[in-house]
Amino acid sequence: MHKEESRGPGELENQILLQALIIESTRNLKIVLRSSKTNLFMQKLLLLGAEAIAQGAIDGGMSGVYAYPGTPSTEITEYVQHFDLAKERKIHSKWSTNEKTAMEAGLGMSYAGKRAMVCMKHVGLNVAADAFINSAITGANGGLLVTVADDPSMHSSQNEQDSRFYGKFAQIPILEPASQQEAYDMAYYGFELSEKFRIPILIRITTRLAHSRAGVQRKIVLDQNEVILPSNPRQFVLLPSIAREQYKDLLNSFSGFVEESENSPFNEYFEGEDKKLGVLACGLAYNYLMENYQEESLKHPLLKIGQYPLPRKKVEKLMEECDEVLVLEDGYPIIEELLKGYLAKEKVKGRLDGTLPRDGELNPNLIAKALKLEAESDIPVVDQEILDIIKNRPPAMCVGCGHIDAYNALNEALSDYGTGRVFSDIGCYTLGALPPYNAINSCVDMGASITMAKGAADAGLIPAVSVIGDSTFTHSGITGLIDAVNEKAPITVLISDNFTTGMTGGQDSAALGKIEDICEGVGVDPEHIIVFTPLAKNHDMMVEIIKKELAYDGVSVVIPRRQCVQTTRNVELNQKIKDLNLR
Ligand SMILES: Cc1ncc(C[n+]2csc(CCOP(=O)(O)OP(=O)(O)O)c2C)c(N)n1
Ligand code: SF4
Repeated sequence: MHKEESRGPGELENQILLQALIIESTRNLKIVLRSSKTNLFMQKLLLLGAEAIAQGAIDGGMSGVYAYPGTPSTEITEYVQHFDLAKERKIHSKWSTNEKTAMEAGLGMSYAGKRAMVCMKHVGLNVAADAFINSAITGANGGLLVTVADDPSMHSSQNEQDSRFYGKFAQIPILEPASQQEAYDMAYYGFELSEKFRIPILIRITTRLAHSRAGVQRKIVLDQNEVILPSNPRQFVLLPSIAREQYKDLLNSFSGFVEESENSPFNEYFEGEDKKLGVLACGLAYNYLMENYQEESLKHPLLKIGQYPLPRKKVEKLMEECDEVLVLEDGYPIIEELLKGYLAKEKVKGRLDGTLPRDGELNPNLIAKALKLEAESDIPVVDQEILDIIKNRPPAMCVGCGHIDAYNALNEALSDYGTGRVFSDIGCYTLGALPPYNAINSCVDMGASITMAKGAADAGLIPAVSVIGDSTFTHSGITGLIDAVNEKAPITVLISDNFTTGMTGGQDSAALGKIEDICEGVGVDPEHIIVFTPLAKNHDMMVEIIKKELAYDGVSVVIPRRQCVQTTRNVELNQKIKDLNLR
């Protein structure tokens, strides 16, 4: 028997893959082929899209991930935290206090020459925007990826903003995967792209991709970078005279970005004989499209987009050879608007002309309808039987949650003043907006509770109350508290402390053991910083305390403090709570 034939099919596949990887290695000098790791290179894993990004970044030589939790991005960092190779390689993966601190720390690691990734949910990019936009002007040293998970249809968010806008705003390249494999490949390749152009790269994913699983083929594990300072010592000094020059450099890089997109394997043109319609499908929308073509092939020309700025020549070809072009993008109609132009060319179809819904997530059925395909267009994505069981079940706080006892006390304490004066924030306690509590009147963005209460008190709504969680307080409540203290605003701030970031799954809270010190440090009178345990048996005592503080003409901080019941088995957290003597 010929030697080759004695191998199992898997081994042959591995051999082909190894050859491909060796070819690839000639393009990247940092690749090391260690024979002991060969099996690792060949590994195929079943990963969530979020995990695939983490794996791609680990294998691509990352030295640190910096993130603040937020659905649907949280699993990226959690994967790094638990992956053995990441521990072996000492990859930094501790949670940051907010997205801005994460972005800046990632930039710092890049400055020092190492590869870093920053992760957040889409609204987190609003928080990190100052650092993010300016990082396009400083540029990167070690490869820098900014992975942002968007949430079209707002499954667990306040809005459905499209982060591609931010990438365009910053004028940096964007990668948008259509599958878990591409998520892996893009994180892996993103570092190389970032270092080639010395620019941060935005990776944009959406909920469905982040939270669904598929097989992912790993590549060779690359070495991590050594510490190496930027060759230009002024690169990160954005004084106007320097920034002006660097901004010009950024503008001049654009043609290089386009050329890179033109040759990118993530932007592919598929010929099609029926040129009455051409399809341009971005990121995951490509996957939704192809779900409609499992039995028969797509007859229209198709341009699949996974890398921006758009590959101009390919887009021109599609526009020229097709009578009409249907644009599929899961998010805002960014490309559609671009192609339609100021003159709103009718030839371009999509969300703006009603061919697809103007808002919400896309799915294969909506795309089938847009293509006038009959198949399955009326079948809901989730089985009707399941929908019947789960409908009409609004989210609720867990039985035994300390926020519930705090709200019961707050509602009673406020009963003499009337409703409409409680400004809340984002966390499990936001569910206090729903019956039976009906306890809060706002939830806008992280940290807004304290500042909105202050603004309302400035307007004469006294007392005004803020309800904020411990993690949200350190994320972006502290600065608002300083404003309130500086003006001696008559507000009562309830910092409902459960020792964790409950809403996103119980991640570490940067506030642990620090809240009273922070409040005192920013100038809250220690006599008006009061801690109690929110339990039904303490109800009358809690009502009395809150009533007294509502009557105080200044800033008071009331801290209902009890561990989130979902974290009681977290051994590490329990030890920290014990060490800090928090209960
Ligand atoms: C800018 C931004 N980043 C992240 C999130 C995701 N998120 C929602 S609530 C929350 C924190 C909740 O923690 P905490 O304030 O301690 O309240 P808990 O849920 O524990 O009650 C986070 C991170 C978000 N909505 N907005
Ligand atoms: S997860 Fe924790 S904080 Fe959130 S509702 Fe449940 S017990 Fe409360």
